[in-house]
Amino acid sequence: FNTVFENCFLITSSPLIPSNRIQGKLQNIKLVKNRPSSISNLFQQGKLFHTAVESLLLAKEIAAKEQEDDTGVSGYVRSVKHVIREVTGVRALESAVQHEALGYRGLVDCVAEYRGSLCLIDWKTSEKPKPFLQSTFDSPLQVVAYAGALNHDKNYDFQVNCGLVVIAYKDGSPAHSHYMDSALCDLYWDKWLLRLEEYREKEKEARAE
Ligand SMILES: [Ca+2]
Repeated sequence: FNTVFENCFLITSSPLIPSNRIQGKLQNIKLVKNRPSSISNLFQQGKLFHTAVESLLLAKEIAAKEQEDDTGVSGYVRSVKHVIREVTGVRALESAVQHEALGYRGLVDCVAEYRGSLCLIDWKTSEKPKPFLQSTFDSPLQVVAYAGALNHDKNYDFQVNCGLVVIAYKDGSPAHSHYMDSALCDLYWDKWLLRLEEYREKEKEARAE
């Protein structure tokens, strides 16, 4: 249930969510990071992979090459290269978004054009194949949550109505990219609103007990 909320934090301005809950959530994430090294390595790899992808997108080929050699994420990077070739016109990278009315915020991986359509892009690493959008669990919810936040965030002077979930593989096999057109995004947006409501209800119940 909470997968999306590990990436999307409810913000303190929301009257329903007391700030100590938010703090608790952030601390939980830190706790996970302090677990045995295999898990923190996974986190580290994910982070390095994101950095390598950014470098590629920013055409810092030299930096990307160094990262490939040094960090053991070369498989992931090789995996997404064919997708990156089709990504142009980058508008945002690792950029904070906030939906004030709905009370949540998050960090967007990338907003760029994919095959000519402006998309909110989320890069994911995986060791198992995820050939269908349905096999990416809550990723589509996360994408529309971020897109909705960006569209309501005064810091952005553009709107994004499509999404792309890219699944990169450790062994370097070609990444799966799952395009979400605006109709599909609308569908998931409704699901996201339901999820938010469920979450608020749970919070309310927890406080009533
Ligand atoms: Ca990501």
